[in-house]
Amino acid sequence: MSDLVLHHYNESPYAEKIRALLGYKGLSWRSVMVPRIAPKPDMVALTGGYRKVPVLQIGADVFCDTRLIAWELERVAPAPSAKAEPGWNDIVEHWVDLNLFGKAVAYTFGKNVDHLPDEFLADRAALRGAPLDREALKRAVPLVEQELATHVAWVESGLAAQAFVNGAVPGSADFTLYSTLWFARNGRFDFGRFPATAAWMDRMKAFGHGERTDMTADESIALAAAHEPAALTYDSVSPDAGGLAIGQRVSVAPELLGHGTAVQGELVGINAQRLTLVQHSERAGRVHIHFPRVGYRIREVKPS
Ligand SMILES: N[C@@H](CCC(=O)N[C@@H](CS)C(=O)NCC(=O)O)C(=O)O
Repeated sequence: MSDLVLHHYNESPYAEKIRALLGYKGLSWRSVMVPRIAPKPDMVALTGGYRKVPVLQIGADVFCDTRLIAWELERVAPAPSAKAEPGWNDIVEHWVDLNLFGKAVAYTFGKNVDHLPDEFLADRAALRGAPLDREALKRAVPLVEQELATHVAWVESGLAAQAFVNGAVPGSADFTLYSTLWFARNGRFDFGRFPATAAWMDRMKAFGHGERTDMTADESIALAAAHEPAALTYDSVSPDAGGLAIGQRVSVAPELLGHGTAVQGELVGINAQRLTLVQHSERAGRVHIHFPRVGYRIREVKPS
């Protein structure tokens, strides 16, 4: 039985990034389905409050955010490698996360807005901390489509010259960019004008999803409860802690679309790239919750 448990839902583009990566690496994994909107009581029993998708669980270790999940998959299954070549990968990923993803979502939501339930729009508005108006989403489609096309034209010129964003083999930026464009394609964005991009998307799709078998949320929580968190796999070096200290209580929240979703816990590890909190809960026992530093706001929680 595989040790890798992915908490996700099928429509999620960020989850598709990890499913494609699992496929590329030829891994088997357990699939736990998460609701698309809050509340997500089973998921937060493991994550201490983080509700975004996907999350990777290995025993009593929970990895939040696809950037960190990709590092972890590279550690447990180094071949074939999806490690980025030094150079443009991080910049491409950051551009996708901060800009392109929002355009793909605006386009796909706008195109499908008549099929999106009120509760779904209200949930996403709460995450944004700003209202989402059905008519405004619909009206914005032609403009967003044009903006998206400008960005995809950049991708097209890059992929006309090389097989993958990373070069001859895919790297993490390929998976990040692919999942966002996969979402736009599901929203019926027309890639006909971009043949090199369409061919690259077919190459990425051909990696498949690996071997997926279902697991219930209760089983995944029981799995965590039956394990102790693993020893940290990184050096926790205090000069990189930005003034924070091991043993302190901290809160961690996504910088983007994470309104009202901060997680609190005791800091058990931190370096320049990542940090780890420990949490105890009745259902899951003692769990280590891991986050990347990029994209998250960390604050000390003062004892009251
Ligand atoms: N930076 C995060 C972004 C994850 C994210 O925004 N996921 C979306 C789904 S694609 C989400 O969780 N939306 C809200 C929800 O499902 O509750 C990552 O790389 O994992």
